[in-house]
Amino acid sequence: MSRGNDTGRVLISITDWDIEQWLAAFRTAAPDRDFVTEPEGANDPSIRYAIVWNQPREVLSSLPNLELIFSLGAGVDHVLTDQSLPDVPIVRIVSPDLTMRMSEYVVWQVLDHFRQGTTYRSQQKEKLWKELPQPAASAMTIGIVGLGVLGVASARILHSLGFRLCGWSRTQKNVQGVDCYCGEAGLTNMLAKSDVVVVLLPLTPQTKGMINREFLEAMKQETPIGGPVLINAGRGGLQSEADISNALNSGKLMAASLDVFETEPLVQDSNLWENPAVTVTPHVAANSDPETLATEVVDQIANFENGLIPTGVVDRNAGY
Ligand code: NDP
Ligand code: OXD
Repeated sequence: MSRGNDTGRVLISITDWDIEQWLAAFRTAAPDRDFVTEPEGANDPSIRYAIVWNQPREVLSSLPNLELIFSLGAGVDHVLTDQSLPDVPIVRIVSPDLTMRMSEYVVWQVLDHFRQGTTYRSQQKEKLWKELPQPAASAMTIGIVGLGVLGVASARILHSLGFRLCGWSRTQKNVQGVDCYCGEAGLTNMLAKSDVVVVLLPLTPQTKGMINREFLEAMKQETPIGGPVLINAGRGGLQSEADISNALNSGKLMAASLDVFETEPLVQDSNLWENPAVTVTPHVAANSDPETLATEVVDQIANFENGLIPTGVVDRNAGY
């Protein structure tokens, strides 16, 4: 790996998002560095870094001197599903800005279910003045599936609001104020205790499709707000939308907030759109902000060129 004060050329390879906005943000954040896009950057031996969101396949493998790949999101499934991915370290976003955005989304959705927003909005439409019994936050347990950067940050804020917390991760965690579980049996125990389940997992071969009938049936049925609630802001590939719809229809699930979907955009004929018990948002729980993240990524590159290990290096074997 080359080191020192040279400023390596950078390829920005983005689909789905506004590449011009990102390019401008990076050029502002590091005016002396050379940022290029495709097709100019493809096959270019002077490129040392690639900054990507859902890059076109074969692009990264065309760069003979690539040293680091930066994902512009916290998740890296969009990078790792590239069969031609070269064997260089992948760095994901670990950013206070993105983390706070996710915490906002989680707290927003938990509070909306907890304070019975759906019912009050429908009562308002009918000009109905009717008070509903309101439990205390301390009577509710929120289960966080995925106790990583985003899960722990959300748990901390929910804890400060008085909710009880439990959580599940691949390896055993010790998070203050959170009853922590791991392993298959741990998941069943955790789901059975949670009034609201918040999923903040990465999409990996192990987690794919895990929000299925079995998962939904393991959720606690009697809750202080009348039934169990699912919130998924991890990835759509984690869930079976057919199983979620069936659970809603059968009453096994009272309500759901879904920010991510098996196919995005959510298909027009999905019955989730019109289900009053479902809150659909278009994968916006924690957007990547170009100005903020460009500054953080160029700092990471500068630190790397000064011999430091970047923050957020992905474990390719674990898949996240
Ligand atoms: P982290 O890598 O910090 O945390 C992932 C957590 O999931 C860890 O606790 C990890 O366990 C756990 N986990 C992974 N695999 C398994 C498994 N097989 N069984 C049990 N637990 C598992 O990720 P972040 O918290 O930063 O982000 C989580 C995900 O959120 C991202 O991967 C992305 O998909 C999604 N996301 C969605 C956004 C949106 O706008 N909707 C925005 C940003 C992210 P362990 O602690 O043991 O490693
Ligand atoms: C992410 C996302 O992974 O926005 O950061 O989904």
